[in-house]
Amino acid sequence: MRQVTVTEHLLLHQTETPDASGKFTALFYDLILAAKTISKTMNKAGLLDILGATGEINVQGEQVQKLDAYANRVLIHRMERTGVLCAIASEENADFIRIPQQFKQGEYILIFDPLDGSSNVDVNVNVGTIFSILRRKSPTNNDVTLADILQSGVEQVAAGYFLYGPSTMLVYSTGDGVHGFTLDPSVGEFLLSHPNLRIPEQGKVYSVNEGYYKYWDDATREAIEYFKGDNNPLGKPYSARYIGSLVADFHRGLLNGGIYMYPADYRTPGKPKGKLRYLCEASPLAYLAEQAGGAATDGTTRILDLQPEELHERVPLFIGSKNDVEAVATIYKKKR
Ligand code: AHM
Ligand code: MG
Repeated sequence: MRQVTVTEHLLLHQTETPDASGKFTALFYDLILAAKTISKTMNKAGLLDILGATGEINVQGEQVQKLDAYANRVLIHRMERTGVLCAIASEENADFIRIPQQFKQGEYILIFDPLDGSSNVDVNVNVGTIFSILRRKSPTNNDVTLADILQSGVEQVAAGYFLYGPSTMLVYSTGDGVHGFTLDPSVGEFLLSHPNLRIPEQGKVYSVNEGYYKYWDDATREAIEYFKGDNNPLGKPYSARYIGSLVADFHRGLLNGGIYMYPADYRTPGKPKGKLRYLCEASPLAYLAEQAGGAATDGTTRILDLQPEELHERVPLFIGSKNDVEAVATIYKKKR
């Protein structure tokens, strides 16, 4: 079988650079190089002094894992030098990063979660890097500002993730479907293994941390009961699967169908909120879901239509097979 490399695929399929300036391909090249570096370290994580927490608490109020900090450093170091970015925003950094003046500036903005699901790393469960690519809207002779970064999901020019599992995979879309590549470690190249991924319209699996049931409101409880009962298109309960690693749970849904949910909850007093971040988690995965024929909502609004107001804004997320996501939206509409 003829093997298609990711670079070859990008050149053929990107809708972003009809002028073939090569900038977008250069951005991906460096992103892939950073991910390969991370992947290599992940492969021998148990042998290096790199498991466990650093002892720091990040901007989200969460423990920083050593591998979180490492992946973040690798990505920032590599992507600052790529020459096509003007800013980087990471889940691990309180503020966005302007590309330092000593490096060439570009018009793209890269947002990422360097190591999603990192609390699973110590037990050797799949984790991933999620990324979103935007184009700056303000004139390039001005300093890039937070407003350039706070873009609605629908404005993304590309999104994807690297999944560090039994194989390392890259799944991405530039607005022309969703394509999956598997890293061949013997040659260090991502090769096309899953062209034109389509999420089945109807799933059979629901994925949620049901331990939080007592923190949910009635609409959310009813939505989860829908998947556990008989009054759904299957006429029987869905299977439950929850890895607790968003990229891995999403990837299963992308291939096999089903719904992943991280609803808002009342864990802390006051306004309910979800856990996942809009810019570096919900928005890029929603872009992929829609490109693959699936859907993503916060319960009432399409994720890609939301307008973030803060860099680390959180949002409830229901994502996956179209029928399943629509079923949740219908229940929310009725109950709220
Ligand atoms: P992280 O980005 O700090 O790793 O947090 C996001 C992760 C997701 O990967 C996962 O789906 C979720 O948090 C699990 O949270 P919980 O343990 O509350 O179910
Ligand atoms: Mg995450």
